[in-house]
Amino acid sequence: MPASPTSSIFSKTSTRTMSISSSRHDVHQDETAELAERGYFNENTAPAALERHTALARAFINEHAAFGRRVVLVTSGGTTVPLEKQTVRFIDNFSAGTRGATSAEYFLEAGYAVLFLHRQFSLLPYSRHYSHATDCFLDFLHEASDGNVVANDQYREKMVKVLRQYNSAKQQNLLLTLPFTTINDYLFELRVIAQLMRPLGPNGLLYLAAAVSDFFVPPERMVEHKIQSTNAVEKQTGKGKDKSDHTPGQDEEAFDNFDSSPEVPRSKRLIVDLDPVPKFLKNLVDGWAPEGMIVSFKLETDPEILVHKAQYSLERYQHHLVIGNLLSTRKWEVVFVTPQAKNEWVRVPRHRRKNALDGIEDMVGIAAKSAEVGYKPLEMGDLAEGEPELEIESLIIPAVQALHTSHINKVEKI
Ligand code: 9Z3
Repeated sequence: MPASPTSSIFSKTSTRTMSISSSRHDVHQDETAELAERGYFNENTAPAALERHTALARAFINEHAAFGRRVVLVTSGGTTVPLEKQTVRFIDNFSAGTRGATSAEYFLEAGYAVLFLHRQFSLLPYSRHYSHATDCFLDFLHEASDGNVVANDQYREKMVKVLRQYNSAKQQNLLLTLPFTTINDYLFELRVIAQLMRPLGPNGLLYLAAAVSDFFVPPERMVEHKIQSTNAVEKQTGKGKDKSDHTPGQDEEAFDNFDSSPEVPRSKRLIVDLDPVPKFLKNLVDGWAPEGMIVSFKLETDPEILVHKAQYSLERYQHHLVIGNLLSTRKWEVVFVTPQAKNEWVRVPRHRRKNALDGIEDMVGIAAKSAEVGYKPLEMGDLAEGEPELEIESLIIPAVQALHTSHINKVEKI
């Protein structure tokens, strides 16, 4: 269940009021979040680029704050979970950053300045139209008789449009792109940027679309060097006898739950033992960015739990909006879960859906049926002009913008 409509969370004051009247359980949760935050940032090392990124973000935010402009932090792409300090192997996830990069463009179109915190080498606003595609970028171009490189006729119109939008954003300094790679980079960067955004007050918007790992290897359990698949070096040099520096040998640990292939000895397996990443949304809401509007995404694969999980997240963190999406239908439908309204489904009408190889169109509508109470499909009538295929972000961003406007109005009235 979302928070009750009477306890609107669209203001710092109301959030505070709620925490004053909160139960002991909530107080305990607050303390736990604070401790987890302090513990995490003390025990983990800040990324090398943090200082430089902080300076860039500060200048960017101050410039736009001076104009009274709205600034959105869009997070985008997946986070890696390194298994070694000198990282050869890491755990990753599917996200290419389509949601984030596309949303950033629509935010720019809506007049926002965009701080784009993205996984390095994931999709970027504007260039996304020509990168990571199945068609090679060079296939859009040819060499003219005078030796100039020109766009092929069929692509020219769109390319000029995208190029103009990109240049306009750049010339007005409306887009700052900052890369991260690991879950640790992401958390340090997010904290600093959210704190820098505080002077924006309610004009700040956090739009957390990055696919953030829930698990990581804490530094005290991370080996320095590449994890070995054989103990050949150990046998020859004796190196690796130090427990912290190698995977434990066969005799060191009772081994009870991998009986499915007992013929593979313990020393040849790689067993990855991950800790949960502390839940930083709580800190974000209460401390880092208390007046800005916070939008998080909830990703699930099971349609039966999507809406419940999104509602649970909103109730737990008391922020402003959770956008729920299923892996299989994320390009065509999402659900807006807010404290004050019924769940609202944003859907791309069937005839405007782009074919997505990584989606299952037949699944559209299933999650809504699973959470029938409050089901209210929202197929917007006002479709964007231009291409026949419609990106769902062109529907999501105006809806978020409208909620942001009421957030600003509410905070300013107080
Ligand atoms: C999302 O749910 C995004 O919409 C996607 C976008 C990652 C699905 P693509 O990059 O995908 O366009 O292919 N992002 C948030 C996912 C997430 O990690 N959420 C956390 C959770 O579900 C909460 S912050 O627990």
